[in-house]
Amino acid sequence: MLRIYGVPNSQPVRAVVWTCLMKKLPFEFVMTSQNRAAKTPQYLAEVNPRGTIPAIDDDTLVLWESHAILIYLCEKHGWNDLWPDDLYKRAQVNQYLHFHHRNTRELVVHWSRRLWPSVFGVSNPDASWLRRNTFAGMENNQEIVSQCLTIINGMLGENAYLAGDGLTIADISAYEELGQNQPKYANCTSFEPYPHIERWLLAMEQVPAHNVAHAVWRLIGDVNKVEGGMQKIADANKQAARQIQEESARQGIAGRT
Ligand SMILES: N[C@@H](CCC(=O)N[C@@H](CS)C(=O)NCC(=O)O)C(=O)O
Repeated sequence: MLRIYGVPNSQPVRAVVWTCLMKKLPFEFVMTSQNRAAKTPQYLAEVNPRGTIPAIDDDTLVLWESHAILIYLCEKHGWNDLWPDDLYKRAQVNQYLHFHHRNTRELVVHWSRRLWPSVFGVSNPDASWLRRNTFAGMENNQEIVSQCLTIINGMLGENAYLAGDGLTIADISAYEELGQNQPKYANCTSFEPYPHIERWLLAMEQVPAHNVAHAVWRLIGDVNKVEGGMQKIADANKQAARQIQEESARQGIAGRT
């Protein structure tokens, strides 16, 4: 059976988990924290030399990097709605996936810079604390994020989804960054200036398995006021992972009857 290594609090991990849940592909979720479990000599040697999550082990194929994993799963299982066969449509999905890494991914800096000071009870973190304890990001992060949101808003003004009129893995990957930061979840980015993004965020909530794949958002809540320190994050991850694993098991049983 497919194994997915990661924790629910990781954006690229959720992209893989959500895709499998929405497609009812059974998997084993192997809790792997990015700072410890993913840095053990065994994980580095046998799973991912970079020590990041997600990674998968699918019948001896070991793979890391969420976009490579998503494309592999789509191609293996023929999910050509999420990864279209049409050359032009596929090229547009691919265009977004490359853009994502140094653009949309920068939104995680907003989240990380609010979450970790709150978790560790640091009220006015200086630049060196932030460098040591949060996602590094790019020096001109703010500029990149606002340009990125303008571009995404423009794409969604032209089409219902990022790469055309149907949901693809481009949307799934983007949603993990944008959806998480919304005022009603982590509360660290306002999308008010971007009406097309706001419309799309609501549409994404209707995609199957949304709630179970994102249970961790409600369990952690507003990242500006996390109470309970690291224990709260660990418990939220464990509880969300349990829900994910139970749903996958339930779907596996349902799929076999
Ligand atoms: N480009 C990678 C990013 C993976 C990534 O940054 N994962 C984080 C968790 S959200 C991680 O493992 N960080 C640990 C590290 O960078 O050492 C992907 O899409 O899979």
